[in-house]
Amino acid sequence: MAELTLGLEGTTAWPAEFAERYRKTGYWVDQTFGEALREWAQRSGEATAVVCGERRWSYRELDQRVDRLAAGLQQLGIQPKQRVVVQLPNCAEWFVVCFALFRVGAIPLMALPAHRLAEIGYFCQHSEAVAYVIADNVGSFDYRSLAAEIKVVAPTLEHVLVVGEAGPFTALAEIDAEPSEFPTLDPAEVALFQLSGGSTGVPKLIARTHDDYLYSVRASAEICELDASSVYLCVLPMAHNFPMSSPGTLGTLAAGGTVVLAPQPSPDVAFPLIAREGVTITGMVPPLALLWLDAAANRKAELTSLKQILVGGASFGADTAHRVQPELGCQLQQVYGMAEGLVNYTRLDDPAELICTTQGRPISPLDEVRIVDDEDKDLPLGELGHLITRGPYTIRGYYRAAEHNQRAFTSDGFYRTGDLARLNAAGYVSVEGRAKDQINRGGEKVAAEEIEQHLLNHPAIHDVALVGLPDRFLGERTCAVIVSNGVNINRREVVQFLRSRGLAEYKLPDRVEIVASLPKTGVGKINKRLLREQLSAGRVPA
Ligand code: OOB
Repeated sequence: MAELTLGLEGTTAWPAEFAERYRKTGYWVDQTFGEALREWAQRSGEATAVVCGERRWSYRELDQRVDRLAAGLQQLGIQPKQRVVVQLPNCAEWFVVCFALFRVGAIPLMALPAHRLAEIGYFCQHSEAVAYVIADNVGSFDYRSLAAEIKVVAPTLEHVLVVGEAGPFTALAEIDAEPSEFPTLDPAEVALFQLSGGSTGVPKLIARTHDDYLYSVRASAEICELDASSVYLCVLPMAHNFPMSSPGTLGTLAAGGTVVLAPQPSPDVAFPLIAREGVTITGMVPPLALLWLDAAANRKAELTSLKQILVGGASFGADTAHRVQPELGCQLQQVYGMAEGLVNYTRLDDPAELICTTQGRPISPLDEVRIVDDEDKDLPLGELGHLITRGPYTIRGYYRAAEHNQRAFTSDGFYRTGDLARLNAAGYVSVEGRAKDQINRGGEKVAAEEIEQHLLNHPAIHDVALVGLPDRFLGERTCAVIVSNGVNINRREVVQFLRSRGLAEYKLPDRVEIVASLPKTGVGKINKRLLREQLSAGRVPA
């Protein structure tokens, strides 16, 4: 099949007949994010859009700030289609930066605060980013020193923009101009880059268009029954697809509600915010839900405004799911989604059993979800197999990854999620496992190959396998099983080594085991299944 590209080189478009169907059904509405914010500001004017600490911005104020920053970015020379890596903690400026970039047609890449030199360096290089947006520091970490290191490895980078004290770089607050003309943009073009959890050596970049992403945002808001009275508390890192769009902060703005930003997800920070702002909805990963459930026992009074919580990103046990309604006093919605597109929700009026034992059904009637065997043949209804999908907001290819795309997508455009799941007759999905070589550490994804490749650069390491082991709190934690070169090596050294290579903290192995050899399969690949069994049974293959 001929490769169909969007205007941005290295991206894959939907075939024309699919694009036409998505437009005809009214799912793609031919609007950009810049235009959408304008519409929301006209509709909701003085209503509160964002609460961040003591700051409260109305929709009108947010829109005006976006206009001024966008004009300033134009003056700085930022052009349509240029890539900008945005790495900010949960803060109101994140909206201004992203929407200003949308308005000038530049493309924000949604980096997470935890990313370090290895990840950010790669994002800047692979996307040929011209600018990098950071906060001055968060806790004890100074992002300006990271930016100085990034500048060395990313020759395309022209600007580092800083929220707060700029140091040697440019203060975001100084980028300001009188708004004039903004370019006319094509909503079928790329709006933003999301990041793949990944299972390969380097994380893949996911190009999402205005058309497709806005559709998923609006439809999510509808499914979660958001309206102008909704108050969404953002506790997860706001650049992640889940709190950003499912329905997240953008879904809340699309519905005319209020977004409250939490600097941290712990009950001590989040519960008082819920009480103060009358929060009605939030979204979180399973380990956090456990933490909240435990904390809620004597603090239920703070949670009275909460109507629903979304839990997703990793599997949420049915027993814990059953505790949500009685102990938090609100409705649970399970979410099974992915940055590549497809998102499933249990619906608010579903029976409790369905809500607690499935991960919901797709957003869209045009989402195609199939369960197939190893040869891509459809399995009978109810059987466990590989979940593959295509639809109006699921990408057809990763950015600048032609070779990987051959494996990650079927020839007719279905994305291979790497998840093992079953479907029921009503189209509800139950996720029961994973075929991809990835560890889901409480919603944070660790690609085994990425860590293994780093570790193989250590002189004392001859061979290594990173596997996930069951963990009561996180669901899974990581274990690096190492065959050494005869030189002693321990966990402290392994962690230190990976840190020195600039890897995000959540990717550092929780446990390290030194073994004489790794079990192999018939074809000579490392037998990770057997390794996991041996480790879980306490039988370390010495
Ligand atoms: C969300 O997105 P990603 O891109 O960080 O991770 C996607 C992967 C899925 O392929 C699946 O392996 C896992 O995360 N996952 C779940 C799950 N939700 C996601 N596994 C079991 N149960 C669930 N409920 O994680 C994400 C994106 C949008 C909304 C929600 C989550």
